Amino acid sequence: MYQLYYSPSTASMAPHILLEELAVPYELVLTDTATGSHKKADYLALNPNGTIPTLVDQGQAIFETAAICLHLVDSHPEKTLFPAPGTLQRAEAYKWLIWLSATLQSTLVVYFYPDRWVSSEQNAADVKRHAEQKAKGLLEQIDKHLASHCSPWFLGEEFSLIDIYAMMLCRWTRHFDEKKARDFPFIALWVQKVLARPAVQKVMDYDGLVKPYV
Ligand SMILES: N[C@@H](CCC(=O)N[C@@H](CS)C(=O)NCC(=O)O)C(=O)O
Repeated sequence: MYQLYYSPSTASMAPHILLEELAVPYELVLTDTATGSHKKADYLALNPNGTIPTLVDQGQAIFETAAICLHLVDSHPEKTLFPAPGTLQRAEAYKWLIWLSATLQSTLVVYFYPDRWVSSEQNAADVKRHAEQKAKGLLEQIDKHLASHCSPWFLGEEFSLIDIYAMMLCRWTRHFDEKKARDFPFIALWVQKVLARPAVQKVMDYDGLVKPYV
């Protein structure tokens, strides 16, 4: 059985929702970032980065959210939550997954931990502001993409891992000073469809989160 090391309202949300969508057996192991459990030796032995999440599959630890999600969709191709390998649709899905993880998510990590990049509080506030500005431009790209097709989901007609991952990152912008993800018209329409899915609701409830989720 899969074991997902998770903490409420963090990057473990994407694989947690995915496990629900896949309807496969799994076990959650609370590794609360609020109490520093992710920096303790037993967790660092699984994931030396000390970041959430980690997935253990048959004794093998996998870290990096996007890698975990790819492993899960590849292990259950019959659930069709990611396009088939070798297709142009798969290339499109790779493009967005890598962009979400390497570009938007890493910008948001700077927004959440600006103090890791500078030594004074004042400079940290400046770094945070710049990260928010950069993320705003990236949200514009998502909104433009969603506006470019009339399909219900991020990649088109089929709900996919990209909907889950993108919704999670849009949620992370809900405390932005200026424009949040939900203030973009096409993101606002799309994200409500993602939030209405029973698997998403289940995870929001499990994590004890309150509305607005995004
Ligand atoms: N690139 C990593 C980043 C994960 C990440 O930054 N997770 C956050 C929670 S959302 C975390 O563990 N933060 C604690 C820390 O950096 O000390 C991934 O996608 O798994």
